[in-house]
Amino acid sequence: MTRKAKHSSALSEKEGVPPQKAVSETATKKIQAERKKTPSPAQLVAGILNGDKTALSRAITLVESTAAKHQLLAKEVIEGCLPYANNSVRIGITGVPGVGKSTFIEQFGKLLIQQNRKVAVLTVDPSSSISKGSILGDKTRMEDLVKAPNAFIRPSASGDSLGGVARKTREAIILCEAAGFDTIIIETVGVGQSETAVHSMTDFFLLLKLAGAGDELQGIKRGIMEMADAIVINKADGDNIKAAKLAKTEFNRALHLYPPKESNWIPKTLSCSAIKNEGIEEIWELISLYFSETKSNGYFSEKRKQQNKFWLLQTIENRLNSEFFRNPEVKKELEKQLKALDKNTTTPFEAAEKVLSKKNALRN
Ligand SMILES: Nc1nc2c(ncn2[C@@H]2O[C@H](COP(=O)(O)OP(=O)(O)O)[C@@H](O)[C@H]2O)c(=O)[nH]1
Ligand SMILES: [Mg+2]
Repeated sequence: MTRKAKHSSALSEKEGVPPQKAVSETATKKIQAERKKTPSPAQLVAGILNGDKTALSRAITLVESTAAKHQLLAKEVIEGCLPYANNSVRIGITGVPGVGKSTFIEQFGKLLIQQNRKVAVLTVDPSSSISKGSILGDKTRMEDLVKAPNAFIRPSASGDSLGGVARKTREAIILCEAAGFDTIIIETVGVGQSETAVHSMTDFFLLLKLAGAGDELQGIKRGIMEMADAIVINKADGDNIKAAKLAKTEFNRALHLYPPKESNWIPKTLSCSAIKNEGIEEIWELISLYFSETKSNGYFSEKRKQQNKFWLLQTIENRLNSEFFRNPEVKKELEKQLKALDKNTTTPFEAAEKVLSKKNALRN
């Protein structure tokens, strides 16, 4: 047969050359197994303290894992990192989806990096189904920051309970700080109680807003204004400039109606255009001023101490809670009492006493 005839079909292919085995199969397998193996906690701690972002990522993955063996490893890594944490400023950023948080953080983070800061961005988003979409968005909106050697971006600790997500984020902060990140930015969407959680783990709380149709204060969640150390009206560009100016005045006026803060800080309203990179420097100046004032009046460290106490109690509460409700005897009694309540043969308080009396089981 001629060569031509053999290859008459466009679909036929030349016989391939057998692969050359430069590395033996056993060696390949060994390397693959090595890669899969989680490094030891000591290796991770060493990597983190060296500023190695891969080690940092892996450690955060351990922290986020629900597997008991990972949690044990994570605990060791955190303990190893703890003495090197705390040397940072932590900034919380909240605002409704679409307000421009990610776009803002991209510009803001780039500015900080120019000033020789090391920036870590974490997100608190307890609604994991939403976060899946926003991770994609965040990656594209933080295009430059993602690539910057002095930035670390971890889109989302997902989870079902806010308590769980908050704990993971607290621990991720410790790891980032140990890795030398001196500016921690925590983004949260305004769902559920996530702002409160982020407020309780940051030094400065920034609320991003949009200029609306004049009714600026409507629809703002109660309590958020009180938490904010600054309000920034984003998208102050194009046709929006005038509305942004009006909104700024209105928010400033409203902020004055609140009682003075424990920090002695008077919250301010600014405006910016994240997309045009305008007004971002003024925001950093304001935040820097807050840090220098609260560091010199002692509030900065006082607040961190209060936060630590809060998280200690919160952790105990969460643990007791889950252990209690997981207990089989408690479960059984609870079911029984719920049925009794249904039949009106008990009161909620009597029923609660009965269920609580099973708590002895917790000692085991
Ligand atoms: N005009 C204008 N659009 C912006 C600005 N900042 C963000 N956007 C746009 O608003 C949309 C949502 O931004 P994104 O950063 O994802 O908001 P997030 O959901 O709060 O993180 C995107 O289409 C951005 O391009 C801004 O300053 N001006
Ligand atoms: Mg976003």
